[in-house]
Amino acid sequence: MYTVPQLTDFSGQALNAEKERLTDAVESEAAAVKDEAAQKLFRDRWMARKNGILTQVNDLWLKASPKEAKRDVGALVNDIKILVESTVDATALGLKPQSVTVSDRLDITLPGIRRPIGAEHPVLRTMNDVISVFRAMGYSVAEGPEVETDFYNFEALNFPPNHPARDTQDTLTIADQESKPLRERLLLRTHTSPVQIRTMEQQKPPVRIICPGKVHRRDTPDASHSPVFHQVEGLAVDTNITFSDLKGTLDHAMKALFGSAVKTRFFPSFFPFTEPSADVAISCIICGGKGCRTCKQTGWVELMGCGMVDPSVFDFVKDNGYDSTKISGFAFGMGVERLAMMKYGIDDIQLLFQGDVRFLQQESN
Ligand code: 2NM
Repeated sequence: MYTVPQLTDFSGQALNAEKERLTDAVESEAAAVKDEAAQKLFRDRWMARKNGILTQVNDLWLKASPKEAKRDVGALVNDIKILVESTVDATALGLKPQSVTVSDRLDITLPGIRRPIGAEHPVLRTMNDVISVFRAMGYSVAEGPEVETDFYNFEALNFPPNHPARDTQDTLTIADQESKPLRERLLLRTHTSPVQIRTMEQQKPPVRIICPGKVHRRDTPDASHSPVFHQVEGLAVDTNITFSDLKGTLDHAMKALFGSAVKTRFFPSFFPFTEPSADVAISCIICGGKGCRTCKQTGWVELMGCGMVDPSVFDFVKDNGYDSTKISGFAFGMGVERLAMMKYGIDDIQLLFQGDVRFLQQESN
């Protein structure tokens, strides 16, 4: 039975010889392990913290070695530790503990492992569908930061200083911003509209952009609310842009997304950054407008907001050619999860974020 000797000779040759003796010992003992009880005894003999062989090797060889040999003995003890641990593991798995050659375990005639390539998530797919529809009408895609300043998220969009959306009850804010002036304070954008202000600062009219992206609101999650969701907003600015252009554009987009039988309806609403403003409903795609649970028997479902850009928004970028007496524009915004839920008949927004593959695979074709 192997016992750990005290070392006096710390030369490379002597160390190798000791390593070989120990290797032979652990391998032949491992080969003799035939049942669970023997495996436990074997494990404890070699690996018990108190007086196991590894512990003894550490105490009798490494700790006892002279300073100049510490490096070599340390490397040796480390190799032994790996060897013993993997040999003990192998006996636990009921594997052959002796060294296994590659040809024993690799059968190159077996078929490979097919990894599913995955599929576009329904939220991203819907977002990409919306983007395609607008790209086909000449719009470009613009993106911007998710951490924004109060200026871009609210002030330049004509939200008055005390608008409830600015409150920490509704907006997720970055900590320790109180020492800054209000307009510089950082927050998580609550819509992608700041991208449109940033684009107008960079690009003179005409403009046709859509701004897809993640947005954040301080909402308690339920079947129709998530504190993180996605939007696509759009902006068109030019000479002589009218409300008819807005209606025609959104009507076309809804038909392209939901099918040519879909009807749109615009009704008055309010947004700080547009005047006039409208909410847009489409005829219910579940019941075709006859009335069902999804449309609460009305035949219509509200899917987005829109309006003519308020002149006071253009005033924030007037130095870049946005003179509200010469140009006009429309803007619109929609929630991507809401579109996806409508399109795929999903009744709980949380399904889109829970990552359950049984759900995700349903739409993966
Ligand atoms: C909406 C509804 C109505 C909008 C307005 C602007 C900007 F920057 F041009 F003023 N961006 N997005 C807008 C207008 C967004 O989402 C429901």
